[in-house]
Amino acid sequence: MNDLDSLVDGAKAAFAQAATPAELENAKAVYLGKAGRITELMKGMAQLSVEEKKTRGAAINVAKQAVEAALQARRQALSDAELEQQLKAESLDVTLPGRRRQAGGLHPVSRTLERIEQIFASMGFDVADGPEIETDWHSFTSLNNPPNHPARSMQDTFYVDMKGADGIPFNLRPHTSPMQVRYAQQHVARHKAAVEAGGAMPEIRVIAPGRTYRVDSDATHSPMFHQCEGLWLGENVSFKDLKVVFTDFCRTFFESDDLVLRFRPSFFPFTEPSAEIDIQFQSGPLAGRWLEVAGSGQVHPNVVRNMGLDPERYIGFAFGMGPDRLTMLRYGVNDLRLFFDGDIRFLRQFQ
Ligand code: 2NM
Repeated sequence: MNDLDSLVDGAKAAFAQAATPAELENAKAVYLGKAGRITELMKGMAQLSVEEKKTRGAAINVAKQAVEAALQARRQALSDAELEQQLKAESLDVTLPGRRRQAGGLHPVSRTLERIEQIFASMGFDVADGPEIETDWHSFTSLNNPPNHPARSMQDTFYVDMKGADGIPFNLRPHTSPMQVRYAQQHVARHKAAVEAGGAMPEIRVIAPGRTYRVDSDATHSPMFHQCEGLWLGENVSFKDLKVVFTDFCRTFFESDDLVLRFRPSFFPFTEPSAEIDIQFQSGPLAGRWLEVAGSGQVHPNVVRNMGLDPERYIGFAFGMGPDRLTMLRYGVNDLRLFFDGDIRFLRQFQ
């Protein structure tokens, strides 16, 4: 083996030993650099004759090309290996099953509201809707709440930083009754022509479910809570009808005929007379205790008038209940705040 063959072999061995592109560039300098072995050989030709320079020069060139080819091959091998490594590290198993989005479900209070709406719909009640930000007139005045009533105070009611046409700030409705006032007014307007032509106004039978707000917060009170009120007005609607409707509702809602109702005298500005409604289960886990579930009463003549009706002709009852509390009773939950903390582990149990 001549000196050039062993030089090429040496270069190939050095390149093969280089494990990284940086090491390979160092090895290249040893052979092909300015002070490298090939350059040295070129310089060493100075003393040779013209004839010898021709053959020696050609031989050195062949060796140089072999070294360069070996360098190029090693560069390619290193970069192939690097790519291979990267592909392996970033590999993706496209046959894995996808991550499913979990199906959501209704909040337990929403389920109660749907249930209430369905039961009252089966008794011919319409469902009212309306704004959560209300005027002072709709939340208080129209409902016979006197100007000095505690419900109007800053301690009880949230006010919005914007005044209505009456110069009084808007409020976050503290009950859903404003929706019933609005509903009744629209009902009267809709049937006005027919009534003036001598016809009869159809009865008002409506429930008003929705969010309500009061400045109150503990285990049984939340600043945002739900209410569902009911209203039945006609020419001959009595307290007996309230008893029948509400008893029927409770028995259907709690899926038990084994419960009794008690109407206990009370006071509300918008009804006269007024009564709290208590229920008592005769069997099951809640048996024996009187549970307060609603307020009720005969709609006050002033309120009937504010709805646009003649209180000498139209009469009826209204009631208000708390769907949050009904949900607690139905599912045996003892802290109202659990419904509004948004803890999915709690809420999932109702799906
Ligand atoms: C209650 C208790 C008693 C009530 C009154 C009215 C309206 F709009 F007719 F005036 N709606 N709901 C009412 C009556 C609400 O909640 C405890």
